[in-house]
Amino acid sequence: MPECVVQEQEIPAEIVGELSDSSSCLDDPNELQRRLRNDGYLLLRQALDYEQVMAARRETLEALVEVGEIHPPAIQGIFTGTSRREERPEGLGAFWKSVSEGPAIRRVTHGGELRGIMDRVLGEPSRPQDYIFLRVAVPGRSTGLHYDHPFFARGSQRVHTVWLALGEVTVEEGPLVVVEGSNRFSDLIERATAIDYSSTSSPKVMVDPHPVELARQRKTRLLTADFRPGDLAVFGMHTLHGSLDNRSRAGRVRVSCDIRFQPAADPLDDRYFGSDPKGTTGIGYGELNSAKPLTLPWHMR
Ligand SMILES: O=C(O)CCC(=O)C(=O)O
Repeated sequence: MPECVVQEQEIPAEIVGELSDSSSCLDDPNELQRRLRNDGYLLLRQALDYEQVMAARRETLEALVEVGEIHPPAIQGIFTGTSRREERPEGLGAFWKSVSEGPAIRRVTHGGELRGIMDRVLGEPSRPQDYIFLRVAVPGRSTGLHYDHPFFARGSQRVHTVWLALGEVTVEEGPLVVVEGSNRFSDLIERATAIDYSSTSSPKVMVDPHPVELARQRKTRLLTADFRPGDLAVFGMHTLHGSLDNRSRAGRVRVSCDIRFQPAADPLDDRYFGSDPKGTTGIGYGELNSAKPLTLPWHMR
């Protein structure tokens, strides 16, 4: 693996590994489900149409060119270091909702191709949440390790996340990281499931030790991969994950999207469904970090 950095620390070679690729089982639902149960995740390469994924990338980044955050040409995704997003008359939440509901992004996240894959992964007809988490991570940003259970367990107990690279995301650009075997860390899973997930305040979910320290303590590895357009990962609510640091020297932002799927027959958490979903805390898209103007983290200013 090339050098991988998480929360400003290089991951020692013996602690980092590659996510295992399950693309060869894409047409074998039983094997997909077996691997998901066993490993806690699936990596499916070239599972979605390249052109559609790139159109979603372009649409997202063009909206950010308009607010001065990305240099044209949009598709390259180079951060300007500034933002005029605050000046948008509709407000930050409504702006982010409109970006998250663009036709090209929705064609990918809510189209038949991804739904078909998730039907096979779940072994029954699936349904995506309407509320999606589009992420644009500037250099210096990463997401801390957490389990998804506290956010999404109020309706179905079988919610799964699809993590989708919108464009190339190399290990230098801060892709998804999964803690190997964390779907069997019963102590941490118990702690995550004990969090009051019906609360409307944002649950405190980050797992404390630094990821490298946690991997050492648990004698395990941090798994990641270079993602290409059309690649995706799937994981359940009991898999500990976050992201590597984006260290792009070219100032390239990491663009990805997480979408939650559940069996269509299961109860719905109405916070994440409908034409104007309320989100976890009730204020809709405005609650997401992604709704805020892009800025360099303090240590890079
Ligand atoms: O993309 C990231 O930075 C984190 C993704 C994540 O936490 C998720 O998909 O649940």
